[in-house]
Amino acid sequence: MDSDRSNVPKAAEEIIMATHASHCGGACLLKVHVKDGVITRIETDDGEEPQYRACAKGRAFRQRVYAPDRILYPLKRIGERGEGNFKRISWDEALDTVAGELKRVKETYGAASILYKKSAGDQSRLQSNTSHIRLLRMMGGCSEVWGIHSYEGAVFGQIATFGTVGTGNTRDDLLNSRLIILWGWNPTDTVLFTNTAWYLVQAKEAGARIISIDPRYTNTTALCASQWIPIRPGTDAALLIAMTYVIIKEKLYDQEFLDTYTIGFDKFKDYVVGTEDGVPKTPRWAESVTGVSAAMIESLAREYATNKPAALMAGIGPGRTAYGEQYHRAAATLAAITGNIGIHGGNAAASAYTGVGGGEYPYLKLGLGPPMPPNPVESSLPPRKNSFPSWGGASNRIGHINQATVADAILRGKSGGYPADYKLMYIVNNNYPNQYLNLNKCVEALKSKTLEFIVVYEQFMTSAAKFADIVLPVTTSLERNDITTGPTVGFYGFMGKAIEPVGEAKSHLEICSLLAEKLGITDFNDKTEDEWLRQIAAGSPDITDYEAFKREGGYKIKRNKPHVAFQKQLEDLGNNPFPTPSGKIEIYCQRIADMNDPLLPPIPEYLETWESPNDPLARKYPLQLITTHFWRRAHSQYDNLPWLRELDPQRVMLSTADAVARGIKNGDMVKVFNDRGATMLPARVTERIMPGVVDIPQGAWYSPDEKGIDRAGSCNVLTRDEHSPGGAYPTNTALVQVETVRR
Ligand SMILES: Nc1nc2c(c(=O)[nH]1)N[C@H]1C(S)=C(S)[C@@H](COP(=O)(O)OP(=O)(O)OC[C@H]3O[C@@H](n4cnc5c(=O)[nH]c(N)nc54)[C@H](O)[C@@H]3O)O[C@H]1N2
Ligand SMILES: Nc1nc2c(c(=O)[nH]1)N[C@H]1C(S)=C(S)[C@@H](COP(=O)(O)OP(=O)(O)OC[C@H]3O[C@@H](n4cnc5c(=O)[nH]c(N)nc54)[C@H](O)[C@@H]3O)O[C@H]1N2
Ligand SMILES: [Mo]
Repeated sequence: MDSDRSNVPKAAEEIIMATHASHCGGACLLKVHVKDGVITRIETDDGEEPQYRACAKGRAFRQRVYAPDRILYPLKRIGERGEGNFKRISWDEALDTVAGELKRVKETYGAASILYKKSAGDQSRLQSNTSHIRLLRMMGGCSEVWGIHSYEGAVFGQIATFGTVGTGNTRDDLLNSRLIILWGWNPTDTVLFTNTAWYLVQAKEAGARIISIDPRYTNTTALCASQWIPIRPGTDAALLIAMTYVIIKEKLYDQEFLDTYTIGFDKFKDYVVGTEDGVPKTPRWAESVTGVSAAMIESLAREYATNKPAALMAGIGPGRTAYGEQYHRAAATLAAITGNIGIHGGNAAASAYTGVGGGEYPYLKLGLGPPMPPNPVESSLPPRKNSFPSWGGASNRIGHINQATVADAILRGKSGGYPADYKLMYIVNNNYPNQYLNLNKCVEALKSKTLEFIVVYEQFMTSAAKFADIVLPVTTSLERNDITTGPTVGFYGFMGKAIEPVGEAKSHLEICSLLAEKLGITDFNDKTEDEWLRQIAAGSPDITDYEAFKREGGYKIKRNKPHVAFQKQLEDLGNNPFPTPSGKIEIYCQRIADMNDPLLPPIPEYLETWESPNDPLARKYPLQLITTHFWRRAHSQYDNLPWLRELDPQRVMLSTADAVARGIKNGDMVKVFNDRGATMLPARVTERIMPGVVDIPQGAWYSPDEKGIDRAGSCNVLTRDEHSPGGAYPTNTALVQVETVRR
């Protein structure tokens, strides 16, 4: 085929370098072939190592750009909300309507009635969310939502324990580990920074032993682990605490490390051995909670404590459970007790996702785009309950509705204790309600008369777009220029524009500039896209030649050795204290004690989740539901692409034992249900998930039938809209039942 192509005149086809960065956490190079203004095919990095090779999603981006359901024009709803009936209108009419509604709602009800709902559908630096935040704040402010869906439990745990979210070593440091524990971590599918699985495989080849602790036998387990330890969802803190028990009893802990770098071990020890509550947290105690045998817990504890350096890679999935903060705190404490922090091949075990590369993280080095004025609505409110004064530049004064309770806030407003009654919803980069707990309640909120106006910025007729009064068509990343970063070992990606916008789509910067004019804001934007991008790139000392950066589609940082979080603290604590009030790793956290919430103990403790197998509700709904991230989607994105759909169908993963007990065979259509909702999808009967647990990959596009039963396998009709006391978003805590569907 290659030789055939060589006959084609080269001048006819151009190759534009771009970066794929769409809500999977990766940043991969794309070589976009363009002929006569049309993308003909997409290749990826085949240059020098490490290569930033795109996965199936990036390679299928052409189908995304030209998808038949791409929104090409501004749309106005003509049917009921949710029905999906719209008519085409002009940009002028659309923007007049949106500007008019923003003004009307602000004047009638106050700026707090404007509910800004964003996410990170697109992970670019300039276009993603900045223009909207700037616009809404400049026009008087809006209500914002707090809580990172992904890892708010990890954020809480990290700030409490280490005072920072920069707790991760760069991925290349895995090559220095003797033992790696994949704790609820499946980066073969979730990427979690380009090349993570590649480094894991190299670590295995270099002799590291790899253990996976997960209710599922994941693809990463299959690829590189030599042992799989299945565990009941939501019980990880119990396993970690029982491991500590063994380490204490057998005196395998690092006393010198504890004395020098930590505070509060004694209080934690009292809890572990049972002095505090009369319950020693023995392996036998944890066996009945976790389903992991006492003998296995003992050998795991010994192995972790005696094979230094060991990297306990604390995935964020186990943290997305009720009281998920405890798991993150317990994992970090275990790393501290064994002295695995601040050394090559170790890991602070605080979160396998956040802050990889710490201060070296390229994202923090880039310059700034359009400035963000303060939000007058949020900054006038008192700080949020159970929050730390600040972290990573964010503030506990921004966002007074948690991600888990947006629907409740809309439905109940001030009478439900929320700061305002919400009248206008402004949705960007976000598939609300599809991605939200208790989806049927989210739908009720979107349909309610309380919300007088909904505007959605979208590329496709998503679950969110169907509820909009006005949908504004936006460009994909191949129709605009931008910059992104990938923190694996250090990468800046230039997201090159390959083609002109499809249909009448516009970029966020363009749309917000036009809206600003209509709102009479004259100083909204004084720069072109290119001027902003140059300013952003100029902030980084690494990007010295902007033109080359743009031409090559990115810049790979050359690093002599891996970055290790807290190495400086280990070398010279006197001059480099941990950024906590005590200057040490806080196993006991006074700031948590001051929150005075029994569900947030100042030392890590195991707290039983709601909807656990011991809940009386388990008689009706005996199976624990987890909702994992699917390799062929980025959340709900890419689910509409036939190339990707045919790779792997949407199915519920069910153990052979649970299937046999219900007369379910592999491939049968089943109904998964509880009191909150029901969804129908085919069963995948397998030994790769432990009995008692079922998994529905999250992100399928909600498609209710006339009885309100979802037909797409959209898991959030089953999840519960309650957040953990420290903010964790519990996507993996819900009880369900499964039954066959007679056809
Ligand atoms: N049950 C369950 N629910 C979950 C999770 C789970 O594990 N289980 N995971 C949670 C997590 S961690 C996350 S991060 C969230 C993700 O939640 P979302 O961010 O809402 O998920 P996406 O599917 O990425 O939706 C982003 C939307 O942005 C659109 N988009 C893409 N690019 C652009 C752009 O440039 N401009 C605009 N305006 N729109 C764009 C896409 O078409 C898509 O519809 O889901 C959460 N929900
Ligand atoms: N392909 C793809 N990649 C993605 C995304 C995507 O949607 N698609 N989303 C991106 C985003 S925004 C995020 S936040 C991350 C999410 O990344 P993760 O949260 O790491 O991904 P998950 O698959 O939800 O969960 C990881 C593992 O945790 C296990 N698990 C679930 N509950 C428990 C538990 O209670 N205990 C234990 N021990 N294990 C448990 C699951 O079986 C799964 O194998 O992925 C990012 N990368
Ligand atoms: Mo996420």
